[in-house]
Amino acid sequence: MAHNILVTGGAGFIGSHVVRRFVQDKKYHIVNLDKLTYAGNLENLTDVENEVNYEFVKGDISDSVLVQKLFELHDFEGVIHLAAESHVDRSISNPLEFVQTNVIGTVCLLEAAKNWTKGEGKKFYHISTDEVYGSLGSEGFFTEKTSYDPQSPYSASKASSDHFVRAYGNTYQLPFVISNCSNNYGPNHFPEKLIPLLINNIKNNRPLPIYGKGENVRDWLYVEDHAVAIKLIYEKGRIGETYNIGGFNEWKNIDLVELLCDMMDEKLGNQKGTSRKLITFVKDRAGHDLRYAIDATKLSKELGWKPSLTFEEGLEKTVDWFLGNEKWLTDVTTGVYMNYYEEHYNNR
Ligand code: NAD
Ligand code: TDX
Repeated sequence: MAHNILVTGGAGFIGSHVVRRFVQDKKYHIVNLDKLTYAGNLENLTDVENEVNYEFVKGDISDSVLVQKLFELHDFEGVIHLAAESHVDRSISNPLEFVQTNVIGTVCLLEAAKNWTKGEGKKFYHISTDEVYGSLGSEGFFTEKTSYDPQSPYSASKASSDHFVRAYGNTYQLPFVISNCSNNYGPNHFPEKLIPLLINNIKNNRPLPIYGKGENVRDWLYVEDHAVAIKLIYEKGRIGETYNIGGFNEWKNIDLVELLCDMMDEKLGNQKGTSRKLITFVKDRAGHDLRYAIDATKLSKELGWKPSLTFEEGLEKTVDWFLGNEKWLTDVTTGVYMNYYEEHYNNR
């Protein structure tokens, strides 16, 4: 009998890498439930769409009738929940959408999963973010014991969803596991986020908008390394536990931007320094968290995980992917994307 898993948000950036990794392992049967919002894209999954152990369902995680029906139909052994509104800037202009999907949508899934909590070997795996821990000063790391202190509507909605998952564990004995990961980057990254936005703008000779002074720090992880960690945690992570996932790879935004500019100049055959001239400091993000840094020791000690690539290697793979997938980039940056872009960046 196949091991049925419901993956939510599998057409998004991280979700598509997770789906691919699980579909390659034929003991699993994957049902991918995704609403196909602006961030969901079936082009991310063309290589797996015809696999016999893969099925796509277009739908909303907050549609409790649909979710319940899927649980009755498939007898899921597990849920890997990635569906979310994921962009901090959008959460600042439209917080309610984040509550609807990230909080209410998560509770709808939990309600359906509640019915199988008595079953042996089930697992509800909730994918979350390091942003729930708030912002660090120049020292220290987030561990699994760090208190929650979310600062943006996005992180508040993710923190809330984490709390609901733990509450279902405590109240209804839902067998859950949670992981909180740092900033991902890599192929299929939607170009509203820093790295793919910069790649797209350099390609099109457009200004590179850097919030504030570019002094904020993020810990970057290649998306495939996150997908590997997710499979490991799904298969071996202990019920009721939280695992932090991070790249041990902190970069100040401005340093990252300069590295990327130089790499792009080399790839595009530009004279060194060409892309750096596009750097433009713009109005800061409201409530901009200064620094995130993850201590992933628990995951590496318990499950033997560590990132497989250096940042330079991962960034080069990413740049090559974007330069080699022009159609993908054009498809996602025409139409509504440009409306968003103009609204968000014009006169900033
Ligand atoms: P994304 O925005 O690229 O993709 C989200 C996916 O969820 C899309 O396919 C979208 O169509 C789908 N979706 C949105 N609302 C839905 C709904 N109501 N019902 C069903 N599907 C819906 O996001 P991502 O960057 O791939 O992030 C995936 C998950 O990982 C999120 O939960 C996010 O909070 C978390 N996370 C992301 C990062 C990161 O750096 N991107 C880091 C840590 C954690
Ligand atoms: O145009 C920009 N200019 C800029 O300076 C954008 C889009 C971002 N930035 C800065 C803000 C951040 O300091 O770059 C940094 C990274 O920004 P994002 O790519 O928007 O990511 P971040 O806000 O750090 O959140 C990401 O990591 C954690 C994901 O979007 C979340 O989903 C994840 O949970």
